[in-house]
Amino acid sequence: MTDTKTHYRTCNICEAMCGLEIQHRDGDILSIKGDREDPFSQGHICPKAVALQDFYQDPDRLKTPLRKTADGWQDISWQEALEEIATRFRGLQAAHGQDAVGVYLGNPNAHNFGNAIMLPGFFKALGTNNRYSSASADQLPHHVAANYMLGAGMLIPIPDIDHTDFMLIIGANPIVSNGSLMTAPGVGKRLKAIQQRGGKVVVVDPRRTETAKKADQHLFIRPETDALLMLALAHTLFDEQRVTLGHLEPRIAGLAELAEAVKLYTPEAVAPACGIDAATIRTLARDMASARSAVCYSRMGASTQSFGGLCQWLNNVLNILTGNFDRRGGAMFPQPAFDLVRNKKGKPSSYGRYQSRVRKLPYFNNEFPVATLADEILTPGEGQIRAMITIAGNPVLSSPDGARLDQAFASLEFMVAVDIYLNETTRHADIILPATTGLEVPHFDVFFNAFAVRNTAKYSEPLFEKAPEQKHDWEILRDLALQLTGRDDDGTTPERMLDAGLRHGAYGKDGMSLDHLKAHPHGVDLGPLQPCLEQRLQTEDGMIQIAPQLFLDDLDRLDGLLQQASDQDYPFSLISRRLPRSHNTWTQNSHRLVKGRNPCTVQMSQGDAERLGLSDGQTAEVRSATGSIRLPVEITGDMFDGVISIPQGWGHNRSDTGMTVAATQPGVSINDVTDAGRVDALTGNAAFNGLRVAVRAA
Ligand SMILES: Nc1nc2c(c(=O)[nH]1)N[C@H]1C(S)=C(S)[C@@H](COP(=O)(O)OP(=O)(O)OC[C@H]3O[C@@H](n4cnc5c(=O)[nH]c(N)nc54)[C@H](O)[C@@H]3O)O[C@H]1N2
Ligand SMILES: Nc1nc2c(c(=O)[nH]1)N[C@H]1C(S)=C(S)[C@@H](COP(=O)(O)OP(=O)(O)OC[C@H]3O[C@@H](n4cnc5c(=O)[nH]c(N)nc54)[C@H](O)[C@@H]3O)O[C@H]1N2
Ligand code: SF4
Ligand SMILES: [Mo]
Repeated sequence: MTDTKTHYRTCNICEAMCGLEIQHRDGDILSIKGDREDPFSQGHICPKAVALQDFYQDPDRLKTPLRKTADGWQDISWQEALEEIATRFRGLQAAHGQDAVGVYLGNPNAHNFGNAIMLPGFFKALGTNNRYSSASADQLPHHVAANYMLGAGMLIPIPDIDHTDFMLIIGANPIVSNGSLMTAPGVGKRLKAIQQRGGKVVVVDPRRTETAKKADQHLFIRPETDALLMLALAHTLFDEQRVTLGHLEPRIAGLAELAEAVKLYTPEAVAPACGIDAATIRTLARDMASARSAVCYSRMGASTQSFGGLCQWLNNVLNILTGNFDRRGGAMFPQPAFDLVRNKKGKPSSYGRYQSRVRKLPYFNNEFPVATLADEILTPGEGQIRAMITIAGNPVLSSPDGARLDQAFASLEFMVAVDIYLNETTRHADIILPATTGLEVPHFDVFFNAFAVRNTAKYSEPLFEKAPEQKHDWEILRDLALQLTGRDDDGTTPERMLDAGLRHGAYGKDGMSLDHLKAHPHGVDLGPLQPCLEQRLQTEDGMIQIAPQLFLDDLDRLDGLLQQASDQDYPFSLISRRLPRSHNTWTQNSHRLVKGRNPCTVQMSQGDAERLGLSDGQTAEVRSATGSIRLPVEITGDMFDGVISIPQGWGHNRSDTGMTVAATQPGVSINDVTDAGRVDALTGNAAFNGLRVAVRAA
């Protein structure tokens, strides 16, 4: 037996970037704790980090390439797998055009710098425009707003939670999600600190969330009416002459157009639709305007809905109008050590360069919306997708109307999955290429440092050597690209690219490099966020566009909400929720995380349950125009009347998957009822929230 050793790394499950301290001996994990010396997370972790050992040791995890045969799954060599994939993809592309092969990227790609760095080369080799990702089931509206207002889709304003005096949280539940497009490990403490310094936290959500319970004020809102609320807040700021632009005043273009556009949206006009009275809306605007510093932070609830683009634009508008943009305590811009925004000036965005073939949805950031992926596979004609590769994604459970995508994948001529499990999506593959994960992978956060509430940088070595037969995701992507092009390896590695990016980045002259980070395993602190937008702005004319025509034109669509009639057939509005002990669809194979009572319940108010004659724990059927699911009722004081909430990420009890623990879980997939036809027409993002459903005893 050897000595106990300690390993420091960043947890890469969610966006919070928590530092971990892991005790291990002879390949066994003895403990996983928060790293108190991590300058950013300072010891914070959540229960999911402890499960990293489960994913590492999971006997269900795939280790060698698999081929589907009539007699079941068969191990094959990497070389055989790569050759077959290249031959099939190239054959289909020769016969039907380059776009005959589709790609879907899932969430873990964003948590793996090897993927982030090697994917562009892979895409070039594959040469298809049929690209999709979970971004269009998530944060696409943030990118579209950043692109049109600031000139770069990645220039997303981040709430300066550690210095603000007033935080308005719309449609986010960071106490459970640990923050999103706001990397802030230990959000709970940070929110509490706002209150301790005399500030205020207000949450706007159709559910009294775990975050709302810690806030000073919670306002129930009807799903999808947030843009109306924000327009009324902006209206009030103009109406009461509370607009103060601060240091950015000379940089702001379009103020008069904005003032004109918000004129109609008085608090009285929007109050009935939102379910928030006019006086409360006025007070909220005044509170935000008069706070020493303030920030509006809108996330999933205001992104994955029919008006996601408008919401994310208006979120930025409110921060600008109150003088809180690019200002301490307001919405700020990180300066990451590895910068994805640099030198984008004048580069045209790909928004609208193409429209999707079947539904004419907009292209953005070189992708089409995932809500139309099934259409593109199932609708015959030129440009139809005939083969797919999914990389670290499980869209059968994660995308709207997942059941139809399930059928679509089954109909493909050929499919490949790069994944760690045989799951609801990858079971459709002809070949599965297994990747390393978690503790076997080196880590640097290329994305989430760009969205973090403090500038820090950290590189983590792998804790465990991968087995000789295993490949990292980036090696799989590299090898596929080489096989597809017939080229020789030029020796590019993610570490080399990372090192170059660090050396040429904002801290390069101060000695930032990969070696520097390797010498500091707890991470290095680069200080609080600083006003820097004037240097980082990428618009051609150097101005902040506060009222891009694209958004003004979209306001017409909103006006329908003002006189929405009640729906007799589908009287309820459905929203999703996240759970503290699961991450999307893939962590449910950890015993540790799934033990205990079934968390996949439909939450509803006491009044709604009484009207439906449902009691707590009874099985209900939730039905939409798309499909129906059955799950237990949970009666709670936390739901707005007329709104029900179901967790996302479940539905593992199907046949022929290889996640043996997950398969025993009773949870059902919310996306068997969601509607792929519902998107934010402006951005193409999936509109999960506010789906009309009926509920009855099963
Ligand atoms: N109704 C509803 N639907 C939603 C949401 C919602 O709120 N409501 N949320 C949406 C959001 S925000 C997101 S991000 C999407 C997520 O959608 P997806 O990204 O499609 O779903 P994940 O569960 O993250 O899928 C991760 C996949 O990667 C695999 N995996 C895990 N680690 C690794 C790795 O290191 N390498 C490789 N190669 N594979 C790995 C897992 O086995 C799994 O198959 O879901 C969306 N869907
Ligand atoms: N534990 C855990 N953490 C996670 C994840 C996970 O699966 N589990 N997933 C990660 C991922 S991929 C992401 S993108 C982030 C997301 O992080 P968050 O944005 O914080 O996500 P949610 O918890 O889904 O919070 C969305 C909130 O919006 C509310 N909502 C729904 N519809 C509306 C609406 O129309 N208006 C308003 N105002 N509110 C609405 C919901 O009730 C919910 O409270 O979380 C990440 N962290
Ligand atoms: S909050 Fe996120 S990053 Fe932190 S330990 Fe939990 S899963 Fe990992
Ligand atoms: Mo996400």
